[in-house]
Amino acid sequence: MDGTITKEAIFKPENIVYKKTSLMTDNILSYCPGCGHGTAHRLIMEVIDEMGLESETIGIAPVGCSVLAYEFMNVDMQQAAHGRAPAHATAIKRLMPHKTVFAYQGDGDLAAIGTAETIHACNRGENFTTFFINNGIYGMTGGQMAPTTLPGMKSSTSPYGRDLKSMGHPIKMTELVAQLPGTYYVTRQAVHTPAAVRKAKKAIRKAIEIQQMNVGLSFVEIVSNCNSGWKMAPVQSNHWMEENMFPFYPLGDIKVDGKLVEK
Ligand SMILES: Cc1ncc(C[n+]2csc(CCOP(=O)(O)OP(=O)(O)O)c2C)c(N)n1
Ligand code: SF4
Ligand SMILES: [Mg+2]
Repeated sequence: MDGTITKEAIFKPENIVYKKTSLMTDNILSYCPGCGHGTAHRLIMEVIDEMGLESETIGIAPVGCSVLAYEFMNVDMQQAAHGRAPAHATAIKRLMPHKTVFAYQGDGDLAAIGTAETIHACNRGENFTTFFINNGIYGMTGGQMAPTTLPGMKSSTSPYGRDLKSMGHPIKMTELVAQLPGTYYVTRQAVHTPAAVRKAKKAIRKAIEIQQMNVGLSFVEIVSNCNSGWKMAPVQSNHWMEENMFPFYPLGDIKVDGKLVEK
């Protein structure tokens, strides 16, 4: 023994503490460094992998920064037109009820152009899962104001901050869909710290398990940063998110087992 640590010794099964899921491809993510989209992708794929649903899953990619989600998630994927992921998911799930179907949507996609599809799919109680990545802005197109932009928040189309009188109020889609009888599990999570990641992963798993119970739509919002659109460094954007986004979009379960959670 000369004390050299060999590759074989490092990769012994008992020494492996983390292994990337094979359901994330090796394609380099198109997201800005520090963006929450990549972590959200990974958690969804880890859950699908751990539940053994790899060949039974169909995801719907939206329009927005996650338009290329099909390049990164190694499961069957479809690409929807802007805002139409719930309509795609409805059709696919109805045609193939045994499949696990999820829509992955940003806030511009889900809460602006796709509001009607979102509300009606939730109200009908379609049996799929929605992952809603809310960064309060249109990230892909250059940081324009979204329906979810906070009061006073600066964006490229509200450079002096969102003025409620002329620009209206931000919409809390997750609280709104929780009111609808067709949703069974509705929760709001984040992915900016290890603790938040653990909670978000549990929520994602629960949402998929609920889909298997065939009891209605499961909806997981992930409040995320858009460091580029917010014009901040990644760490600064996470602090800003904690201080500004979370008070307006508080984390936690909103509806469990078909019943609103009392606060
Ligand atoms: C029909 C149509 N209208 C507008 C656009 C322009 N567009 C592309 S992405 C986007 C908003 C994306 O924002 P969001 O869904 O919040 O995703 P993010 O990039 O922030 O993750 C818009 C308006 C488009 N591609 N198609
Ligand atoms: S623009 Fe924003 S949402 Fe898009 S990849 Fe960059 S940080 Fe993420
Ligand atoms: Mg967005």
